[in-house]
Amino acid sequence: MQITALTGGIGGARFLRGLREHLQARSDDWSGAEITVIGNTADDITLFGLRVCPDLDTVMYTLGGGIHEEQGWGRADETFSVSAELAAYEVPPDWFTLGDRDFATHIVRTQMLRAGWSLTDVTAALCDRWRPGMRLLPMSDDPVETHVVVTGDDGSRQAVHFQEWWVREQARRPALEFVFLGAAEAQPTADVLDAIRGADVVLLPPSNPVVSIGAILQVDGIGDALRATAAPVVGVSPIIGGKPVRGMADACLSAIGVETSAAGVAGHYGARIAGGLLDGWLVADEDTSIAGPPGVVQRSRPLLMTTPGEAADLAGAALSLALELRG
Ligand code: FO1
Repeated sequence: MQITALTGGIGGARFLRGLREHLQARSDDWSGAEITVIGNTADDITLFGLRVCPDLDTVMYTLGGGIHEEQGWGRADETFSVSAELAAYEVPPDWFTLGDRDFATHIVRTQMLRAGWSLTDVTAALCDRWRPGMRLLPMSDDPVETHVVVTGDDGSRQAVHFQEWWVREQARRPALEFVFLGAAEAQPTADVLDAIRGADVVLLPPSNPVVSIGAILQVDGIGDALRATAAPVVGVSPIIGGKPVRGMADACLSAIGVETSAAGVAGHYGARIAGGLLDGWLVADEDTSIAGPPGVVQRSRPLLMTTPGEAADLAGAALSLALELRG
């Protein structure tokens, strides 16, 4: 059983940890199930000459047991001596917190990239240490960066890196548009296309539909592969009762004119029978009265993942719906 998931940051990582737990708890009827994660790399940023891949690292650390659990990003038990020394040298930026342990990941990644290794190979090498229990693939080995168009102080349009908008500004200036620099030239890796085409089940965890899963879909060929795969595609709404579970999906959705609701996101992904992506859609109980797009089988259940057990149950429900749709 080949399960493929497209995911971004914190919500996606917790969902995947739940999926792994669900499969382990039912190893009798899930023997041989393998998970491949296609991770968003458009949040990536180069800082102090080092390549930082936040969404890949959040999955790797969460599944590998090194994550700072409350934050959902960065390492547990961190110290910040290097950041403090960089600040003492007045070397910017000081708004993106990198811990000493996290720096080692970026040093190894950057060293390997400079030696000519692909991001896919680098990620596999880093995962040799963290053993996430699933294959973690960057969506592309080519650089893609999300930039956010906002209104500058002088009233003009200007673009800032997603991390500056998200972390430094906390989305204070409304996003007018998202630009995925490099997406038009970026190619999905053969591993990514194989993971979609060869999947028995494809899952879209509750990640940000614009800057996480949406960024992955910007890479040429990935959307087509999803529309063509024989596997059922089941998504989980990242919006409960009109509000995002975490992060600022609402600020992102409004920028692209999509209603911040489970139905709005399902409509944005579209039904596969109408040329979109979804065969199945999980919504929260409070959203069950709003039907999804025609052709999408919708189920409702609790969607919060406040405990690992809840995440395992949610992942299990998504998997069960996919298997039901597989027939
Ligand atoms: N998010 C923050 O809100 N503040 C930070 O200082 C910060 C640092 C950081 C460092 C490494 C990393 O992998 C992630 C980090 N994040 C931080 C989270 C990051 O902005 C988001 O996880 C994703 O880019 C959005 O999913």
